[in-house]
Amino acid sequence: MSRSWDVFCRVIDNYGDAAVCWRLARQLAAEHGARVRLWIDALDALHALFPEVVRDREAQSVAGVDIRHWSAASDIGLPADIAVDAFGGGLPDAYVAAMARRDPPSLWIVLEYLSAELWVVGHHGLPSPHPRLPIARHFFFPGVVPGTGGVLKEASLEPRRDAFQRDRGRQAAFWRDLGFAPPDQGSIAVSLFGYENPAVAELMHVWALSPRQVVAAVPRSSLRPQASAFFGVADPDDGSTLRRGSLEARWVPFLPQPRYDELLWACDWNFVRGEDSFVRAQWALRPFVWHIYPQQERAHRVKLEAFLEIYCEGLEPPTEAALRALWHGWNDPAAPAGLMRAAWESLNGHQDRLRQHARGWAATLALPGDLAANLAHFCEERLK
Ligand code: TRH
Repeated sequence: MSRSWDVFCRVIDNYGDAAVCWRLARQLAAEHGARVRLWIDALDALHALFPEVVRDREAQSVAGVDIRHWSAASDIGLPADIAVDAFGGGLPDAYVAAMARRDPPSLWIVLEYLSAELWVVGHHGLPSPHPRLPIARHFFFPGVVPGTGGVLKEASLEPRRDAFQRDRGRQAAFWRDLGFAPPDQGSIAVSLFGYENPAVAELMHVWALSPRQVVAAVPRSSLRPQASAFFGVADPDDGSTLRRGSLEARWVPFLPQPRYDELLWACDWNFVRGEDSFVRAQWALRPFVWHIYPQQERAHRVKLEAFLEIYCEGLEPPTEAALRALWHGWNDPAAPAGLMRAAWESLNGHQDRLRQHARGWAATLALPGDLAANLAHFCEERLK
């Protein structure tokens, strides 16, 4: 049955909120016959991810999704069968009242942030009644193990990725389109996306001294000023290159989402952050380092450890220890100097093993099923 969906997205900061809502909305429309309106309060973020989206338009249809600019003045009209309250940002009061008046009421889904913590399984899908109205919120938790909502994975991802990774010509064309030569065989290509991070200086130092050439593709992000400071340059132009020792840094513009996937697929290592790039790196079948979104009272460290605990399963102890050290060095400003250097150097000889592990991990990550399909099924069960 074709359902109507309203996805409400408040952009707190950066791109992750918009990225997740956009992927979900597109996938529901393309793969589940859904009629989707995406209400978003920051069209700029969506435009950066998907330039076909126009910044200053109140309503537009892109990729099968009816995109609406959401503000306090928005007239939302009749509620949909299903309302997704992304990351618990909240729904307008009048809309909630109208949802509750429907017969049957609309289904209210709170889409939570991704976490690998064990408690998620026990909370996934639970309802919580509204204090006044005859309607409940259902908490839908993304996750990396069966019993959770899984993570987003559109049907076209694997065939697109596999075709790209099989085809050296397409990879070379990708680099050339960005204005760079394809990295030499034998070099290590790394993508570097993250939050501000002083640890980047140590990492770049190790790469500069590396016996193998390291090609670091650095898209625009809050990490970039510190990365370029390593070369004593304030704001290098997109498309330019800086070199020191074995390190060649390539300054890449902020890419549309599908191109960013290609960057992840083209690299041997990916440094990613937040939620959505973190997931995409896992589907890229390459080793990666996660810069987790820093939270107060170090709550993020618990989430980081929970993920590492599951991700590292099956790795040999020395490789696991080095990988953990690399991730800790990247995420902990108080990490001892030299931690990342030692970790990177000891991981260097284990590229093949790490790549094989990344492939195995993607199979594990697929076990809970894809989030959009799980969510559509969850809603159908409750609406029928
Ligand atoms: O941008 P992020 O840090 O987003 C978020 C938000 O900070 C949010 O408030 C927080 O709660 C959440 O993280 C956990 O990181 P994320 O999630 O990886 O989103 C970045 C998106 O940008 C992702 O879809 C990949 C995309 N991207 C491009 O499309 N092109 C690029 O060149 C780059 C570097 C990223």
